[in-house]
Amino acid sequence: MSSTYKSPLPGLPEWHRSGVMGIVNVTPDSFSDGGLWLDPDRAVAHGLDLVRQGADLVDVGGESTRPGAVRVTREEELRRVLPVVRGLVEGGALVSVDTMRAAVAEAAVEAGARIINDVSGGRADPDMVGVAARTGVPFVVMHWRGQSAAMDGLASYGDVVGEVIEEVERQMDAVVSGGVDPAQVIVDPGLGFAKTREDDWALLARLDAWSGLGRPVLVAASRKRFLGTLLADPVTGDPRPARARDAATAAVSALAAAQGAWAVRVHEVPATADAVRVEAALRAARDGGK
Ligand code: PMM
Repeated sequence: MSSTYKSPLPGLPEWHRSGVMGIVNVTPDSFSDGGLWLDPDRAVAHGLDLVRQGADLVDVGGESTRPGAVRVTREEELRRVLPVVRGLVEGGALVSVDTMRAAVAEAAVEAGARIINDVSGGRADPDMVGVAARTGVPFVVMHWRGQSAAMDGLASYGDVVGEVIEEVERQMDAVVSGGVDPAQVIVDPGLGFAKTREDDWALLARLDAWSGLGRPVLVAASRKRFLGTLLADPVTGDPRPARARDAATAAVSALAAAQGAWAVRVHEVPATADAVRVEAALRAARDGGK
């Protein structure tokens, strides 16, 4: 799977290691950073900080997908996302837009975004695949079984790794039939989306199994519930608060990188930027010693 480090995505830089995607959630209600970056100037400044800290790209989202989240209107999502995309592009950042709406994706690409990150992989909005095809930018096909309000009830698998890969492969075929260049598809196991904690661990343990798809793999474990449960308070049993999950997130970043992840998507960049560099140095030492 190590060949996936080389970005095979036309028009994007090659990092020769896992890339670091920093997160800017322009939302009042995301589970770990809701409300922090609602002001566009603060959001842009934060995104540019993430780049200075070592992010290779910045993912801008205007709608929370936390379990149980209620959808925002298209107008509100555009109002949140567009000024931040524009500001980050002006500041020289490579920007992806995290949206399930075709109109938001299209406007964001017009504003300079270079990747469409759709957690539904084109399933939530019937116009999304057409926009991805027309704009020609890389398109993230994440494993998704339904909207956040209902997704916890959809976490039922026999062989989670095999089924998730198979469902993503089916969705890849659908987006390619809709005109998306297969060379522009990025895949993502969708940790926490219609997944139990055990499912998340099983998927992380077997990232190597994705190599059969021949596409770059994006891994977004940052601060997610399975880490909160792992690190629960030994006395009260309460999950570790989201913002105290960053060391564990960086550990996951290194381990995902070691399994060939193309990029890792994180809220807190410095530790993960170091982690992927450690992994790349180890790999170079190992490969050089052969
Ligand atoms: N998870 C979240 C949001 N966007 N995008 C991709 N590609 N993969 C993910 O797993 C993913 C995502 C939810 O986390 P957040 O609310 O902290 O951004």
